[in-house]
Amino acid sequence: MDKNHQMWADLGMDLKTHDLLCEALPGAYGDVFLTQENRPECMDYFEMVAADIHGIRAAELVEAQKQGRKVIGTFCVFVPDEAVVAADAIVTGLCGGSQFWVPEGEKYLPANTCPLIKASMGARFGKTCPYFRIADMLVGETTCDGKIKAYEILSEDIDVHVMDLPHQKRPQDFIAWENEIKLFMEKMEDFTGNKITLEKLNESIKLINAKRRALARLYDCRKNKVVPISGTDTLLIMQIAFFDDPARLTAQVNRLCDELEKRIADGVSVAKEGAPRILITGTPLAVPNWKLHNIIESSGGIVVCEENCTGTRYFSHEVKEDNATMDEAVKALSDRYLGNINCACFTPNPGRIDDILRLAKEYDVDGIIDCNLKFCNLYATENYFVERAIKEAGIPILTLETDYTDSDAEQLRTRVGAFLEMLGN
Ligand code: BJ8
Repeated sequence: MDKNHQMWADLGMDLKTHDLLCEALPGAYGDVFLTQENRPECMDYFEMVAADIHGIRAAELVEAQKQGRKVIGTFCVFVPDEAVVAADAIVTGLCGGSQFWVPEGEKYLPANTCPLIKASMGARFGKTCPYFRIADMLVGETTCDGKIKAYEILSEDIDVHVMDLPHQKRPQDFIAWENEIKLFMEKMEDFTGNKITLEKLNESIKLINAKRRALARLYDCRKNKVVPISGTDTLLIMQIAFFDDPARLTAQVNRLCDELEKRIADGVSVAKEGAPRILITGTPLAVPNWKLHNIIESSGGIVVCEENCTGTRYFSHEVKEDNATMDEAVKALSDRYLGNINCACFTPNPGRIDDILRLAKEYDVDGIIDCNLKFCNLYATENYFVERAIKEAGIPILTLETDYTDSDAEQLRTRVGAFLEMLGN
């Protein structure tokens, strides 16, 4: 039995699933990524991680567990990675982005639940994703109704800590979120047996800020007229950022940015002359959901920015560094997370509209595609404000709703194609 099969067997997982995924994933990956022309050479690292997505990093996590470290699974960008890292544990993002896991998830959840939640549940209960089996504990958050009930079901199977996220941003909400962060840190200390000191917390803030800076640098490269990297490749990097080692990821993104900045100086673009520049807004695109990017970019458009949690919401704004007291550090975390992430779970949520209009300008976009997952009531409802503001700003907008199946791919291709053609004219 090879190493990968052995690891899956040790995790109590089905080996037939392993072989099925090993056959299906490289095919899907190849169709989307290897058909792209003129990819940056420094995508080699991300290609390697993606090609063995269920092997290399998963094996590293198992190895770390053998050394006594805990692995903490998360589902939302509101969970502060800094608290996990400061307790010497490892964070891994767990949102499911494939239809492969949905049927299993539907055994536990109503069919009219968003596919991200169904896929995540299916991956855990179906024992078909190593990351879900490796995680020692899950951290949830009270963002949407679907998730908060799903965490209850998951907690019958594994330890789940739920952070109570306020849905407004008043002064008292910041204090409430500070208290939630403190509770979470206590939970991390109990669970890992490691004390979170001010020194460790300040160090972890610097580590995660460095990752944010590298990702911001990557996005800055896309603001240029010369677009040195496709949206599809950038999305893959963002998806990998959720589960890779943060220091290594930072180094690899910076290495890629050196190449991208040189490409810009040399005028090397991946986009065809006159390709409409697109900003995508909406719900996250969890790995391996490359559907929309692939459709846009294989139809002649170029995605230059994503206003979502696998995009700008993940890395924008840094946490204040070198805090003098624990209270100051916790406040810095609360300010960055609650103050700057504009998820549709907030009411009201004018910050998200400001973000979208600002990003449209900064990335010089020709059009915006607001794309939300089916049955995500929050984002579907917020489209009322989003669409109105974008139209008032005179920017063309296309609103789409989709899931993880391929059944609507042709219909999406037709609508996206017509939108791009209109922008081209
Ligand atoms: S901060 S977007 S990661 S909650 S798509 S599961 S909202 S029904 S993923 Fe999200 Fe945090 Fe907000 Fe970002 Fe529910 Fe909607 Fe599904 Fe969603």
